[in-house]
Amino acid sequence: MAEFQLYCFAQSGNCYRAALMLNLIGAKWEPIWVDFFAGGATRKPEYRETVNEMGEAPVLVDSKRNKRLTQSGVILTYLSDLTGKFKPQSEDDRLEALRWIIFDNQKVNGFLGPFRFLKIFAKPAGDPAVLDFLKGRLEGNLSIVNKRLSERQFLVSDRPTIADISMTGYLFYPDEEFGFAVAKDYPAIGAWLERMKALPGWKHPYDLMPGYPLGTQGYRNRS
Ligand SMILES: N[C@@H](CCC(=O)N[C@@H](CS)C(=O)NCC(=O)O)C(=O)O
Repeated sequence: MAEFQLYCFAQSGNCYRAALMLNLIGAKWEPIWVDFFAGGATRKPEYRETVNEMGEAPVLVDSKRNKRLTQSGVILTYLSDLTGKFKPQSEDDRLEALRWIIFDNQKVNGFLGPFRFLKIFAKPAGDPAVLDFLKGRLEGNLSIVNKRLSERQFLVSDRPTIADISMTGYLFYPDEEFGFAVAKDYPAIGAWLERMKALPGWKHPYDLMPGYPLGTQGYRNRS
């Protein structure tokens, strides 16, 4: 059995943060596919009783150390503490990383995920007024991240940390899924995404987690 199991699915940017971290640190891990869309797995009492009481993915199982962790920010912190990789180096940097992880969870990918869900997955599609509200908030919040990244190479310092891995969340998914081009509209984010992409072990979410195309347990570029 691999050292880590990750409950995840390909369309989830929240899961991608944890999957990407596992790959970037070179961990031995295997996915456990969560049937989020057709099966409504995270809403089932059995999932909440045995996998995650919060009814969410991702969930990381560390089978070697007998641990089960949820919340991508917690998972990233745990894995960086365990391996020393992507770990903020000083106490100030640790707090700074936490600050950006919370901003990301609440205001960046925390809006981008529901925006994309309402736009391309929800049936019926989301109310246009709700989509407009989320888009407006996203424009403001992505601009904040863009400004930050125009002043430095990575969110916290000159090297990537867990804050950067968290912020990638939904940002590598195709532009068509959002109806706007993040990398083009926010050039400093675009340049930073290229730096993240160049890290050894980087993979696109559809190549890293099962569930692509939707309704299958497959991967985009894997047989
Ligand atoms: N802050 C959480 C968000 C996790 C999350 O919302 N995951 C979605 C899948 S993308 C989920 O499981 N949603 C189920 C629900 O909210 O009912 C994290 O970063 O892990």
